[in-house]
Parts: sequence; structure tokens; C-alpha cells
Amino acid sequence: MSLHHIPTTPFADQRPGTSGLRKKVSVFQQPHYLANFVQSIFNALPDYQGQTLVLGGDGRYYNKTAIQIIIKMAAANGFGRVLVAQNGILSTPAASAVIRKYSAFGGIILSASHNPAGKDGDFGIKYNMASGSPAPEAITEAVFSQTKTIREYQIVDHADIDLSVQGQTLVGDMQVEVIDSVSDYAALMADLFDFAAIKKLLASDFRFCFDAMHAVTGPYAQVILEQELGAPQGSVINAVPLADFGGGHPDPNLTYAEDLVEKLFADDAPDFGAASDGDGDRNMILGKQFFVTPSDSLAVLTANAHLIKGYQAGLTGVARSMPTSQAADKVAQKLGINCFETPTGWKFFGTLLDANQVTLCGEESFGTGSNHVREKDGLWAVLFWLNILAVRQQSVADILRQHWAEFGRHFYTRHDYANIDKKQADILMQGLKDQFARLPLHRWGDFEIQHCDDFSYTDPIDHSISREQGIRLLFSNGARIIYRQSGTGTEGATLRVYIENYEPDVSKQQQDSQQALAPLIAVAQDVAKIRELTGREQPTVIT
Ligand code: VG1
Ligand code: CO
Repeated sequence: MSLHHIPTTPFADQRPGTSGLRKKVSVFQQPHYLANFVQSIFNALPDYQGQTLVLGGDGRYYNKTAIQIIIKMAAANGFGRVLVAQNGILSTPAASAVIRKYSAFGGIILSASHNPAGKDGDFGIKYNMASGSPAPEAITEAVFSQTKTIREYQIVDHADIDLSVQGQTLVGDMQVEVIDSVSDYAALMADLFDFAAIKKLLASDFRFCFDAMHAVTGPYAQVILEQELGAPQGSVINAVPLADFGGGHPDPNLTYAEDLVEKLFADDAPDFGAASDGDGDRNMILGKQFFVTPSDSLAVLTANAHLIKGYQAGLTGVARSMPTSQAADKVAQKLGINCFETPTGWKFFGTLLDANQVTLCGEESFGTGSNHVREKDGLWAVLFWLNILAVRQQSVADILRQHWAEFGRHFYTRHDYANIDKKQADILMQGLKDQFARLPLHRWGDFEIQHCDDFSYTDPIDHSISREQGIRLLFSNGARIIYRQSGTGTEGATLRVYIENYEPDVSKQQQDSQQALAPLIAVAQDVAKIRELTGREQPTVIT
């Protein structure tokens, strides 16, 4: 086996976004592109000689090729051991669980989450720390800075590892262990939830359907839901991970999870439906003809955590990303615990979780999770919901209605304008900032802006500051409109507009959210001149 120092030159576009580096597959396939980024990660990290690296991905096109390259680079750079998932399949939350369980130095996750996959789709890579948490900005910026000056990378000559069988191989001095993708994660779930109670629920006339969308969660859902919890075979649909996700778009929302939505809104709909995304960290929760917004889901989990084995000791606090609705805040207030508001992206929850300041976290983008790992976790949320349903013996809709009656309802929607011109998107955001001075006290019918700013966050634990995290229009009645640009896309820009209004009056809580929010949606379009600047009459996706 020989060690090579391969000369290379920097690529200018390797700055990680909200969740790692995401580019078209063809970009990653350029000679040295992946290797440059991997070497830059290693160069930015201290003291990993002899340590363990966890490696796996969401199974998308280029996953296995990238894994073989990274194994040889890890050996060349002096790692002692790589734990690589069988067939390269490792969901994002499972990767986080494995890093923690085996006290690894860190992990590399190959995923572009819900972005389309296949030869013409996207690929992605991110680094997670020893805690299992996505690398914080200080690290991602250090990696970026390495990518700008890289001159060579190190790789060994070695035959490819057979990823299809579990077992150990030596690559030079480094041990490569192919591990089961599911078992460590499944064991963790059994620790947290009352599997006996869920089993009983699933054995009753309760019917449910889980849509894995041909992405990474299929094998996890089949083992946990069908084999261990006894759900009838076929409860998990689209269960086989495919390199192109079956040509679909595994983003669990009302637009893209159409198979599932159709089932749950049919006359003979099952009682419960759920879907997960490309890398298994997101979840969508549906009841019979009923959609639970992710913001509400976080609030319901928080309010019901005392019913769940793994959380009976109580919650230390909860955290939500800034654009996520304030539904969880109301619950936290009642429970007498803190509710933290962080920028978008799971990496911002890491310090709070490590410091035991929060137990549950969530984002409006179909992400929920807890201190059991340091990533959001799709199947975990599904099991949490199933456990609540098993204990409360009520329908999803009844649980939500009761929740709103107690805490008030936060009507919520997000409008995405995808693939718009980047320049126009920047002009739109700047246009909003230019109005900051004159918007306060401006009225639109019942709505009066009280304060506007570009959200800036000081991490309460490490005091790092993250600026320009989204423009907020805060209204005097508690309503909010937020604008930000996506940091995960690979084409042009995507504008996200988040709209929220609070309704304490039970008699007005049953409306459709687009209708209830229509006046505020009009304000959001008007203030930002969305139609004029994007040329779009309608958002691309409404969630
Ligand atoms: C989006 C979501 C954000 C989420 C991120 C990664 O980011 O809005 O809440 O954390 O995706 O999720 P952005 O910058 O495009 O808005 V995943 O499931 O792609 O790892
Ligand atoms: Co994801």
C-alpha cells in the first residue's frame, strides 16, 4: 500500500451552507473536487490521529464512490478506524447516534437531504463533531478557508472495500469496520419509547402508513415499525432506497409527499400517516384528513413529553429556529421552562443540547429532535407521535384541537419562491432593509409593524455571533413575517417567506391556514414587492 500526496488547486465555491456543502453531482465529479473538500475538513481539525471516523450517507448517486475515496483519504491522513455503514446507508440521525455511541472523533455524512438525486441531481457532504452535532460555523468557516489555499491531498492506494458485508478490513494501519446501518439506532429508539404500548396500538384496529419516499429511512422503518413493532407488512411504502430516490423529491410536505397525502385525505384514510426525507432527519405528521404543521408538532411533543418514557424526568428547555412559529413558546411558558430562538439550521442547537439547556428542538422545515442525538430525527418524531397516540387514545385531530383550545393556535405558512435570480433576490432583501426606518407604526388594516430587523444571534453558551439570519417584521399583535434566502439550494436563489398569526379565540381556530393568513400574506408580498422583483405570481411551494 502506498501513500500519495496529490497536487491540487483550490476551487472557489466550497463554502458550506445551512447544512454542509451541496452541489450538482457533476460538480462533485470534477477531478479532485470531493478530495479537496475532504482534505480541507481534515486540515481544519486538530488531533485525530488514531481516532475513529464514522462514514455513511443517504444512498444517493455517487454515495458509494465518495465513500471509497474518503476511506482511502482517512487512512492516508492517520485515522485509526473508520466505521462505515453497510451499503453506505446511514441516515443523518443514525450517523449522529453512532458517533456518540462509539465515542468517535467525528463523522462524515454524504447527503443533500431532500434535494433531488441521481446523475443530474445534487450531492452533499457535511462533517459532524464528536458530540454528533453538525460542525458549528467556526469549523465550517475554517474548512472553507482551507479550501481556498489547499495545494495537495493525501490518499492511499488500496482496493475498494466491499460495503455489502459487515466485517473488518485493514487499509494500511487503519481498520475499516462495515457496520449494520440500523441496529444501533433501533436500540436507541427502544430505550426512549414504550415499544410495548405502541405494539398494542398497532395490533388494534389503528391503521397507519409511513412513506420512506425511496430514500434512506426505508430500512430503518421496516425494521423498527414492521419487524419490531409488528405493523402489518406494507405499512412502510416506497421502502427501498434508490440512487435517484425513484425520480421523486423526498421532501416530506404536502406538495412532494403526494402518495401519502392522497392516502391520508381519502375517505377511507388510515388514522396516522408520516413521511421522512432523503437523509431521514425530517418528518411530516398527518392524521386522518389532517395535517400537523411542524411548528405545532414541536409544541405538542413538548406538551406531552411527560407521557413518554425517555422524557419523563422533565424537559430542561426547548429551542426552535427563529422562523418556526411561537407555538412551542406558549407551552414552555406554561411548563416554566426556557424557550430559545436560534438561527435556521440544526448546528445552532448543538451548544444548547450539550449544555443541557434544552431537551427538545424543532424547525418549521419538518425537523424535530431531542438530546438523544445531535441531529433532527424523522423516525424518532414518528415514534414519539405513535407513543402519544398509544397513551392518549385520541385522534391526531382531537389532540391538536385540544392543544389549540388550551394554548391558542398559531396559524402558520411558508411560501417558497424557488430558483429565482440571485441578483433579484439580493435586491429584494436589500429593499426590505432599506425600509426598516419607516416601517414601524405603518398599518395594514389590523396589522401594525412594531419592530423590524435582520436577525442576529449570540449563542448563549459559546457567545459566538451569527448575523443576517433573516429579516423579521414583528407586528404589535404578535404576528410575524420573516424573509430569508435558502442556504441549501444549488441553483439560483430560493426566497422563503414565513407568515404567522396567533389566534386565541377557539371559535376562529378551525379555518384553513391560507385563508386565515390571507391578509398577512398580502402584506408580505406588498412590502417586499415579491411579484415585481421575482416575476412570480405564485410561490413554488406552500407548506
Ligand atoms: C433548510 C431548512 C432548515 C434545515 C436545512 C437542512 O435550510 O429551512 O430548517 O435545517 O434545510 O435540512 P435552508 O437554508 O434551505 O432554508 V436537511 O433535512 O436539508 O439536512
Ligand atoms: Co434532511
